[in-house]
Amino acid sequence: MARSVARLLERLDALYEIGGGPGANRIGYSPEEDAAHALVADWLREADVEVEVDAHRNLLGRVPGDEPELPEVWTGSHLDSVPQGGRYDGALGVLAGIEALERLGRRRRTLAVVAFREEERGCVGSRARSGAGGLPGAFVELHHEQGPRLAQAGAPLGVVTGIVGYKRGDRVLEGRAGHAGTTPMEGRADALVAAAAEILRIRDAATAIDGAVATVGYLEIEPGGVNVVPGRVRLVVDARAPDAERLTRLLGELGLDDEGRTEPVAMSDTVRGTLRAAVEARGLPVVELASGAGHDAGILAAAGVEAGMLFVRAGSGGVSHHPDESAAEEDVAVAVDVLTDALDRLASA
Ligand code: HGY
Ligand code: MN
Ligand code: MN
Repeated sequence: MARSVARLLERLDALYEIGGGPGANRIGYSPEEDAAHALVADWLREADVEVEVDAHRNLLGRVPGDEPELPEVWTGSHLDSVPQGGRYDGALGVLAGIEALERLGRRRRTLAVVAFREEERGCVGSRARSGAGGLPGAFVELHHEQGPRLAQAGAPLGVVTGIVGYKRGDRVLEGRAGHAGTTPMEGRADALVAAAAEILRIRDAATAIDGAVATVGYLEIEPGGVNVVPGRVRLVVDARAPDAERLTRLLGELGLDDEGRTEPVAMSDTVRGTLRAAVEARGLPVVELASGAGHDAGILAAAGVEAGMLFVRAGSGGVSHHPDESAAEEDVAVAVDVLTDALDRLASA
């Protein structure tokens, strides 16, 4: 029987309230993300867990193992959000980690829960930590699926096989600003009209490559007057593909170089096997799926950590990065049970 997660859900609500709504508003390295880190640090102290804030302001809670010289086992995720984000993205994995550590107590290996900074705008905290060293031997991230597939499969949990490759790049469209009323339509150089055509081209390029996606979620228009023909537009493209070859093809079509590109990465066979065993031990169906979202687990995997992810079924049709993001309480409860069991297996090995 899944154990209660009432406290976890109350804490999720407390974090959700920080940014004042609508949705979660805890942009990376903002006062709101700081407030979330402070709240979680208090909860870690309440649980009598050793608190560490590293040089990149990532937050860790550690339970030393009987053999502390062995590579550690970490769990966790991030506390920042997109603007008007969901209740579960990131925060669920951190709070579930606290629950798991409290349930497990001392094990052979040191256990830790981590809240990485600024995951949404480039996995900044986990990249910095990976570059600086001081990484665990294994990492398990519990995360909201952020999509419809587990609901379609009728499964509460999913084991992630790999994480999508992606790149975010700028495109600038130059035009000629002018008076909206006196500049004839003939001969205008309207940068926003040019951007509109480019956005349609970006959409078509991604649609033509199986499994690829591309999104323009951010525009800057200059000078930005309602009665001024736009003279310059900067747009940011978020381009993703399931494997390196298709990512290369997509970036080529979009006219983006490889700078800042994050390669698709496979999850650890060891951690995937541990998660599968923990799911099966509860008589639940094992669904394995790739992640179309980027995650800190992908950064740690690329740094050589045995990393894996457990997805919990999304409600509300799978919507995420949106206030309607949801998950059923009983799915969250069984996810925490399975996460706890998987961490126990890894920390006792
Ligand atoms: O954008 C993403 O894939 C993730 O939510 N950071
Ligand atoms: Mn996330
Ligand atoms: Mn996200």
